[in-house]
Amino acid sequence: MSSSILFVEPPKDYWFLMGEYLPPPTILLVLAAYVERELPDMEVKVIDCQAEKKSWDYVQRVIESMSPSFVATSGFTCNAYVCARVAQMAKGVSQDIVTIVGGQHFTAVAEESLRDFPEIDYIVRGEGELTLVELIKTIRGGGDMGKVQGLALRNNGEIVNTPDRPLIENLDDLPYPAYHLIEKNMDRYHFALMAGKKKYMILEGGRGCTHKCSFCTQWRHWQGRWRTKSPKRIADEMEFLHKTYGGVFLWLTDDNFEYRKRGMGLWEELRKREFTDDINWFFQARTDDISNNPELVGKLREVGNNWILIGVENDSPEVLKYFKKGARVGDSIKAVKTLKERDVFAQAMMVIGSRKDTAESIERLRQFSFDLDSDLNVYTTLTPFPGTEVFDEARENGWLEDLNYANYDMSHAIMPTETLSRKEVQEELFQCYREFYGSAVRNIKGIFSKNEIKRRAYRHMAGQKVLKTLRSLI
Ligand code: B12
Ligand code: SF4
Repeated sequence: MSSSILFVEPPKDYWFLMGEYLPPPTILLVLAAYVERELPDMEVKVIDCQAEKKSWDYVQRVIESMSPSFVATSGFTCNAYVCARVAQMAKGVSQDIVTIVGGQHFTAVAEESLRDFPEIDYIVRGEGELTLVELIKTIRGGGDMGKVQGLALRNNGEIVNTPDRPLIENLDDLPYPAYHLIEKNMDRYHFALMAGKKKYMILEGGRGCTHKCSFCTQWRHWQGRWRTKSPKRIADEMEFLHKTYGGVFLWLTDDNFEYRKRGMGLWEELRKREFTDDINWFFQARTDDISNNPELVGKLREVGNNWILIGVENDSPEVLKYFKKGARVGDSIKAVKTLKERDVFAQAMMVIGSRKDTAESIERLRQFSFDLDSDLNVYTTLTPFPGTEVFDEARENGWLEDLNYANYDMSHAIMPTETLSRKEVQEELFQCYREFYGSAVRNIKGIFSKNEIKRRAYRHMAGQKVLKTLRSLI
């Protein structure tokens, strides 16, 4: 029986702090590719309202004209309502359309979401590919949905979670993301701050992490495991995106890079393909991974890795302990030095607003973050994403003052600390940006830096008026 599935990247706001950018809807492309391969008789369509500059009317029109059997979408916590609206729209067109959502947020609050959003039929919990395909096959075959692992669904008015699905053992078995389904948009994907006008694409090198940071959604979602594609497969995929679509700025989505396990292999593979600075790539890393592996950092720089985001988080050993970070303050200092010495742009993430934070401790963090001399700093508020230990603790203790998920974007203060009100935490965040981006000396040094990326980043950030935009959003 043939049928059709529509994947929707809806109109939504992006995270303005990183400046002006348009990412490809990678998550949907990863899922669409798997459905295409496993169910070749199925019509698979992806619409990207961001790239096509389309409004909600367009989503409605496409659903009406295509009349798909299934509508699927994905989003982070701050996109939860937007995802629900997609499902609502599909049901408004026809009650027969099966609506499916998934991802970290919906996995963490599956029961609550099915209760709050009656228009969502199924939530795929955890890894998506196999569950989605089995869900479609079971619906088409009229089978028992309760037997599909990894689902949350309604059964006679009850919300039921089927057993967890084991993870895919070999990520190399996955097809390449279905970029061909959005080929017409390819010229539009860009990340001005990081790569100017170069074509920007996203790919997955691995999934999950074996660390257990208390503010992080990733490790629970991926069952505390770290899996990687082989270095050859990652390099093949990078080469494919470059040769087929002209992607020259590639973002590796991996949660934890793990230099020792694959740095050398990736360097060898990319060197064979003559990757140089014509193609740049980026990822996020732990500070201890960088500080323990300076040689590998240098090697990967040779093959185009020119920007790394590191999770510095805080200058206080107690706070790092509370975050269960497992890295030390000294690792942050060494990591920035290691990156800068090897000509890798060092972007540092800082977190304010944990329970014991005071005006003084946040001021100390600010000073530390300036002294660190990283190339670019991003300050965030401790955000209790559902699925994290921080969320569980905050909910139990009644610290969640803002229950609007749209504000769970790491720029809004959601909780007070013991001594600071939520409003004061917000003001402290403004102060971080005021001091970092308001420093004439830093800006002038950045704008006239010898490093091309740094020059571009500072010119771009200056144009963005970060603090003003931040204020207007809160
Ligand atoms: C690339 C990225 C971005 C890119 C854009 C990505 C995009 N195309 O939209 C940019 C830079 C724009 C971005 C912005 C933000 N991001 Co971001 N981002 C990521 C990152 C690194 C990779 C996402 C990805 O493509 N993963 C690969 C896919 C395949 O994995 P996956 O999403 O888990 O999907 C699998 C399953 O979960 C499931 N699944 C997921 N969705 C669905 C849907 C259906 C229907 C089904 C069946 C299954 C399914 O199947 C998939 C395959 O198995 C993740 C971290 C990570 N490694 O995932 C953070 C992450 C998603 N981002 C996060 C956050 C907080 C944000 C921001 C708010 C701010 C920030 N700090 O970056 C903004 C919000 C932007 C916005 N308003 O939408 C958090 C989300 C936490 C949460 N619970 O909300 C994450 C997890 C990072 C983190 N640990 O803090 N991000
Ligand atoms: S924050 Fe990073 S290191 Fe910590 S658990 Fe999440 S992915 Fe792993």
